[in-house]
Parts: sequence; C-alpha cells; structure tokens
Amino acid sequence: MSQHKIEIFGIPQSNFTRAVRIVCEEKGIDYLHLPVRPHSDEANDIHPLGKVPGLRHGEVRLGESRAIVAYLDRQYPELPMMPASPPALAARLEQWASIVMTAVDPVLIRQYVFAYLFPATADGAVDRAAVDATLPQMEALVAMLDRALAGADYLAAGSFSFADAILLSTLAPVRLFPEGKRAIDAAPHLGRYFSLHSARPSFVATDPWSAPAAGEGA
Ligand SMILES: N[C@@H](CCC(=O)N[C@@H](CS)C(=O)NCC(=O)O)C(=O)O
Repeated sequence: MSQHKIEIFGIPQSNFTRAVRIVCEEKGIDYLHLPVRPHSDEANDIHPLGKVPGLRHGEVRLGESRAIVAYLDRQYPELPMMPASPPALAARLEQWASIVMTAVDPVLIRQYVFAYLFPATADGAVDRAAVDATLPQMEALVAMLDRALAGADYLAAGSFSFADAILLSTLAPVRLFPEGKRAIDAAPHLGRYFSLHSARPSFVATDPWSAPAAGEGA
C-alpha cells in the first residue's frame, strides 16, 4: 500500500467530484480535497480531457469517476462501493451507475441545472425556453428513477453504493430550482429516497450548496 495520501481534485459543485468524495467518506478514507476547476493546470495534468474529478495517489494519476472508485475499492477493499460479486449484483450496479452518468446527468445537470446557472442570454437572465425544453425529459427520467426505487432504500443493491453516490450528488443541484424540486419531491419513492439519504454524514460533509461559490457550476 502506498504511503501517500489520496488526493481528489475537482470543484465541490461538480456532481461527479462530489460522488467520488462521498465514496471516500463512506469508506472512511483519509483523503485530501483540492477544489480545482475543469481544465485548470492540475485537472489537465491528471485527466486526459481536463475534466474533474481527478485522483492523485503517489505516482498514480486517474480521471473518470468510475475508474477512480474502482481504484479506491481495490486499494481499500473494506466496504466496497462497487462490489465485484456476485456477478448479477456487480453488473446491476454498473448498469445503474452508467444510466445515471450517461442518461440522467446530461439532462438534469448539463441541460436543466446549467440553463439556470449558465444562461446563454445576453443579459444573463434565466432562459425560460431552455429550462422549459428540458422538462418533458426530466419528467420521464424522474418517473423512471421513481419506479426503480419502489420499495428500495438503494438504487442497485442492498446497501449504499457508488450508484447511490452519483444519483444523490446529481439530484441535489436539481432540487435547488423550482421545477426540479417539485418533480423530485412529488415522486413518492424518489422523494423518500432523497430525504432518507440527505442526512447521511457523507452527503452532509460534501455539501457544496449551502454556501455556493459564485459562478461555479455542477
Ligand atoms: N465521465 C466523467 C465526467 C466528468 C465531468 O463531466 N466532469 C465535469 C464537471 S461535473 C467537467 O469536468 N466538465 C468539464 C468538461 O466537460 O469539459 C466522470 O465520470 O468523471
């Protein structure tokens, strides 16, 4: 085991960075958080595309949240956040983590939340048309997640996993804005799931939204 401390790079408002930090907190890893922006020198040095999060651990440099969690689970095998067995469970965890990262995040964060945080209007006012355009897709995704969480406290397993970490870190900024909060809170299973986990110490310890830094996005 390396003597070096785990270092996680990325602005705290990044839902991917927060998910990796939630994993570190859940696993009880003594890590250092360096709040760097995407495409900063530090991010470019670690991630081939300059994205965050990035991990540095001695000589090891890694980008991509799923790869970082795989590394953390192998270095710190207690309390795996993506267990490798049994096969059906491991695959189900991958399925849900992938759905959140590749289908939920692009609509809920890159389109809906960004329409509020980074409006492409001349005066910086919220672009209602851009917000409204995301609502049918948001509604469909919320309904899909609500079905998945019927009778379940976790998205993909009988215990907390990276799939939950990335889902919770993605839902949190959506609830800052009226349509997102309404949609999530009105979905019985998803709403219950969010309030159940919002008191988790790992979620509270990584919360960037109680005092957001101006101009930083999810
Ligand atoms: N697939 C990446 C996505 C990471 C990502 O998109 N990070 C955002 C911040 S939340 C970013 O760095 N955006 C800058 C960019 O896309 O150029 C992962 O899982 O880590």
